Amino acid sequence: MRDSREGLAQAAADVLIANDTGVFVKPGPGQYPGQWNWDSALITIGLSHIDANRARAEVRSLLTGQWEDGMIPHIVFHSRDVEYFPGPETWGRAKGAPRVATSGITQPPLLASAVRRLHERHPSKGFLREVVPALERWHVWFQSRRSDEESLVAILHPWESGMDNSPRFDRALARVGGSGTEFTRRDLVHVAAEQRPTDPDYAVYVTILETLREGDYRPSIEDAPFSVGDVFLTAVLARAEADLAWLWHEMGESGAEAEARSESLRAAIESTWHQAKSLYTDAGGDDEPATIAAVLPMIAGVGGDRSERLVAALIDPSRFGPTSSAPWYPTSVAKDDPRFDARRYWRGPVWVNINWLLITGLEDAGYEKEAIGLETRTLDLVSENGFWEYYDPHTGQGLGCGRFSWTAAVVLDLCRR
Ligand code: 2M8
Repeated sequence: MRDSREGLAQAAADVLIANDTGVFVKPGPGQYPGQWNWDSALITIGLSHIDANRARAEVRSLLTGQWEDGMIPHIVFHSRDVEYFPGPETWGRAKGAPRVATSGITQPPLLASAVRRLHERHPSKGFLREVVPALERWHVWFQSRRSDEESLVAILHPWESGMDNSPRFDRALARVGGSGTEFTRRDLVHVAAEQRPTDPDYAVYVTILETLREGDYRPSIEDAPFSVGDVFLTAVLARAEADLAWLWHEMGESGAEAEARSESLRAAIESTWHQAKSLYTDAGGDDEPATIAAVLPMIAGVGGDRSERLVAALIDPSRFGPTSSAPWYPTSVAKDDPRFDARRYWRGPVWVNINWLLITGLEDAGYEKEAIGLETRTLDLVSENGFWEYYDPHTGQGLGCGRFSWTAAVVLDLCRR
């Protein structure tokens, strides 16, 4: 068992090293030529098992993209010459943007949690002094630009959620519609169309981008064409705020402000609990789709007996759990939801970055048996099928991009932590 884990860890390290451009690690070999924000956080955790200095360099590279107002963008394009749509030309250069080309929106803020893990493994107060103030500015940006005291953090583009075409966003996307702008999708050069968002989805993604670009990417939450309170991103931030408080503490500061922000984010999450469904929701509605986002508040610590009900949903065969015909879990959309689509991106397949987050949440909440069960299944999935972007829950077949960095990073962490 130990030997096979070490073999898998070595194969994972090879993927990260092969995707390393020297400046940043690409999410995958061909399809994603920039530095993506939450990919990079997970990659940092993976690199911390290979080379601490290289892991620190990954964080520094991402921070070169920080905007004047504190936002850390969802993509930093270290080169303008990239085969990706939408690339630097489409995003444009807004007021307050850094010198390096970036997108104009953000992504789930996992970075403080990654820096904490890196520091736990390889302490360096000098590095913390360098990066923690930047993390603080980003988190304050979320508070001032994307939330009020009681509500979930709002995302202004589905790409900000990291779960781009999740059915959670269908209704809000339908209200926007496509503008008719012509563009060529480059993702379909790499991946079969049935595994990616649809053309109508892309038309709306581009419309939202264009509208945001006209306002230098800084509309108010109320004026944005697309605005959804995101329970998953809020949970990631609540956890990251607690980790940021810990980092401040390491530096001899109190971290009280980050801790207070974490508390109010947790309160906002608790207010979205849906009693009948036993899940968290984006808007508390009866007809919201059941997606894995609804279980993920577990990573931020949830109140009362709710974690027990989330764990039940996670392993329930009719919802996110394994069945004899679909043994790989959790599915990104519940199997009993009519929108479940086993092979289409964030509408059904298994994503092991999500598994890694859930394993962490299960361990923290004391569900050791369930954590080990999910960890074993996750490592089996990858060792039998390779390091794919996402997987078919029925067959385990790898989908999307092969030799995918975050899959390698989380596997490396599970094997070596
Ligand atoms: C996917 O998103 C990008 C757009 O940002 C794409 O489809 O082109 C998502 O899975 C996102 O969560 C991820 O960070 C990105 C790179 O892996 O790919």
